[in-house]
Amino acid sequence: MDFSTRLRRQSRSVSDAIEKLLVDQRTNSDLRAALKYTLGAPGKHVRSVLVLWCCELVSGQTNRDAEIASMAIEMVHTYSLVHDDLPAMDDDDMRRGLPTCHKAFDEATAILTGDALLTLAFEILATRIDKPATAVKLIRQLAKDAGADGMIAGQMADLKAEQTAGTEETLEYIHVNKTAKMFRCAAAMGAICGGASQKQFDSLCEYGLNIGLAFQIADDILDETASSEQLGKTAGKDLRAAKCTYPAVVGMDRAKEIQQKLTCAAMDALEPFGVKADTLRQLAKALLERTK
Ligand code: GRG
Repeated sequence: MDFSTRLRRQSRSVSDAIEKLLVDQRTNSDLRAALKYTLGAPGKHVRSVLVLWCCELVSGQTNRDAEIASMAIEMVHTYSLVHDDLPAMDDDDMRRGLPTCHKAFDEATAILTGDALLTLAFEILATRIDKPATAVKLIRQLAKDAGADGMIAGQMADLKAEQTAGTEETLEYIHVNKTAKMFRCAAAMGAICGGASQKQFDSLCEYGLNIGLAFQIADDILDETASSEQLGKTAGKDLRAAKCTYPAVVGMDRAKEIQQKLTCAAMDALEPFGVKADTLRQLAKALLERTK
């Protein structure tokens, strides 16, 4: 099976698992409709697939814990998109090719949907992971990378940096926190589920952080070069909002150079795994070359 078919199938299996989980979840019917709408929209599930593939790399196969962790990270990621699209933040009308949650429903529903997704992510880790010690490690990792010294800090800095002449240092702080730490988190969660050694864990974290930063640079570049139809969200918004992006701060050529360097660093981090890490190498390459 070629790499892109494998990626598509794995992404599909994550969304099927989430759909099934939602059917079994007790909740209010309006909230269920909004959760189903946002989680069912065609996202790429890259972070979830990363959890599964990192688990597979260290233990030879994926397992039930990795499946739970892959759903949890997708829920936290989706919450961040729902909240980011709100009028108080990025104020966007389109996400994953569909009207954003607050457009399809209303603002209060979008806020509550994000809150529910974030809470549900931690609930499933706390209740569905077999061994308490593994659950605690996963919860700790996700809280750390998505929280006040991770994604939320990056989002705060990003909002504050709008309309200012950003420096490369601010830019790196924003992107590492807002985006790269969630990729590191995915790799770390997969490593935890697979019972990785400390050395394997550190290598996969290094890989995750580097592809995460490269992924964000691709996002910045695509915002300027791709169409809204291609991206499934409004293109060209960063320029209009005078966002602190790589092309804006260092220029397009240098942004591409940094992206290449990060991908090479990600490949270097996989060295200890030998050929067994070829799928993760292909993933790093695919993210570098992505067009949506
Ligand atoms: C609101 C706490 C809070 C955080 C928001 C994720 C985020 C932080 C903002 C969204 C805007 C943005 C450009 C974030 C950078 C991360 C990123 C590129 C998100 C999009 O991820 P994809 O492309 O999305 O994996 P899909 O839809 O495929 O899941």
